[in-house]
Amino acid sequence: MTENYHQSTPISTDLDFDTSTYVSSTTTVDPTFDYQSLKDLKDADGHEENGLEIEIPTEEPAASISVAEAIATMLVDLGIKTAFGVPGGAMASVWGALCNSSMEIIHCRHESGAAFSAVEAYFATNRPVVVFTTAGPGITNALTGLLAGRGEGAKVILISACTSAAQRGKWAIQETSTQTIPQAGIFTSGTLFNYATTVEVADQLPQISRRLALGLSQPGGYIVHLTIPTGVQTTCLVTPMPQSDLSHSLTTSSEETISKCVELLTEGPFAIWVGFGARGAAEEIRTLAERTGAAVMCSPRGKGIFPEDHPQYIGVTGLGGHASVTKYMEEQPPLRTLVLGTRLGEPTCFWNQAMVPAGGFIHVDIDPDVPGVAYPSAETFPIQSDIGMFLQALLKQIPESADSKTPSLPCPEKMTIEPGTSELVRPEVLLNAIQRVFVEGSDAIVMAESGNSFTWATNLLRIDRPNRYRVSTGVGSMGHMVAGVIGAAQARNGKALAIVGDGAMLMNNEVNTAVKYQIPAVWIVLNDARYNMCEQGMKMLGMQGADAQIPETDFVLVARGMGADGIRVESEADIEAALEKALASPGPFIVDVIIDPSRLAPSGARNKGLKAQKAKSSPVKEQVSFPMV
Ligand SMILES: Cc1ncc(C[n+]2csc(CCOP(=O)(O)OP(=O)(O)O)c2C)c(N)n1
Repeated sequence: MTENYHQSTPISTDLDFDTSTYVSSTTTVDPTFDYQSLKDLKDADGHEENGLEIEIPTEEPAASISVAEAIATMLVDLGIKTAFGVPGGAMASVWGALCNSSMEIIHCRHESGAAFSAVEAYFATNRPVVVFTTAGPGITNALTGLLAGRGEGAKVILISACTSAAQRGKWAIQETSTQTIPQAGIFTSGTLFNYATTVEVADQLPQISRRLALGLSQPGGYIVHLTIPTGVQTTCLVTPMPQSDLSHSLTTSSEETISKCVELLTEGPFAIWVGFGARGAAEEIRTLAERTGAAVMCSPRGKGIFPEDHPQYIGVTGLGGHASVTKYMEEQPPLRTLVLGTRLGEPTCFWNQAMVPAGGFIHVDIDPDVPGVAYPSAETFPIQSDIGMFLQALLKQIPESADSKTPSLPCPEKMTIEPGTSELVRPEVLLNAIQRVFVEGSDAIVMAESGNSFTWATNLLRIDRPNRYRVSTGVGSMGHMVAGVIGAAQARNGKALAIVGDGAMLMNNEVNTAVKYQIPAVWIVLNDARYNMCEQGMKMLGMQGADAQIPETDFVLVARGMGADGIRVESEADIEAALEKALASPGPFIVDVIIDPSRLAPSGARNKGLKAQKAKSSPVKEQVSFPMV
């Protein structure tokens, strides 16, 4: 690899280097050294007056590679196509190298926006994505988005800068050292980063490259932090970099485990509970359901993996979920439930005991720490396996001719509301129109933000394909989809839609980023001039006096102020045309919908769960909350 350098240009002392493996024998040019004076000392033949041979840098410096360039090359080699971030002085060399690579570099308005975008770009393409930040606040700003990435199971690599060793402890600008920023968890592997390290010397890179290849080839998420001291970024690599090998073998279960499963599933009727971790096995799930007549339900993130218009589909569980699931569990209880790729966390079930069938669970997950944990007292047959591999093996043992007569099952309640009968726009009518225009009328990825948007969209939209619907449950940060929609639209080079509250929309300014790169993101803002999930939740808990109001914002002006387009909707009659306009827009577009804040969002299951907990509680003062995602 032959590159030109602007700083620390290496002078080759050994021209016999192997450019394909980045091996070179070099000394580093001191950028402050006056090479012109040195040149003046030489005679016309390039000899110094005293007869000594001197190598000096020329306009075309010798080939070698700096740490910054090696990192950019390594990332490309690992299959990364896009990097989102915010540049800064401490990472100038890395930024330069990223920009000069084949990666597409999107600079954002806030590092959390960059991280959320990267997470959603990952889910839109299944390809790891880079986030880049400068030192100090650049790193801390990115943390929420990366935490969300860890919670969601994304593959994201944070490349940051930190203070060079010689400057640490001397109050450097944005000093990033043990004296200024907590190290544990930010610069070390642990709960936030699967792998984190500081590149202290260039020759660490080959082993880092190996580790990244191993981590990225594993199933599930992988969140990385590589921080590179400013001074190290321009040093040169002398050790060859390995070729990245991203091949991997999938974890699967034994023949005996599969036989045991078949035995358990054939003892009586069973249900299938589909989570986000099963998104790669949509076809197998459908085959199993149709072959066995099983009822199928899903977590909020699992929407669309099993088509929501299928007669065997009984609804979403948990936050924003459907009463039809509860009805099924009460009236046609299965003997067992086959759980596929969900941790059964609070947003998926509120650990509601009504979801535990008499024969318990068969719980399949790639993560061995998952099965049985959410319902520790329920009988659970745990299986560690890739979901697709497990189902393929299972299907081999479940005969085609099995009696698959499906009884009539409860299906998610249909919306009965008539448009045009209200002064203000009701969220139900808006969601109905989104279903027609965006879900059925396009292939856009549809995302719903934390807040009432989550529950309205999860409850009312009907998705018929995997990888079409996104909500964040684990971390549930406001601002995730507001910024994430840019990552999804950019990565797939097509439309992505975020349904968001006005509070969430005001959390960041990434519309401006979408304008710069003409990314066709669409935001539909449920504008009710309040944190309505909080307001409605406080009312539900019987608490008074908390003020959740926010001044009404004109998001069309916001859009135009940033160079995007937008339209305001104040009546139900205008919704459809506005949505069509947003869909047709080649660039970023905001639909600002003034909605009726009095419509109660469908958090019913959650509320019932809370009431039930309260009823059964001990004299110990209980914790109260409402659906704060
Ligand atoms: C970063 C972050 N801060 C706070 C919360 C808690 N929270 C959940 S919903 C919500 C209000 C959302 O308001 P808005 O975006 O306007 O949506 P609405 O519920 O009004 O539709 C808040 C503050 C959160 N989920 N994330």
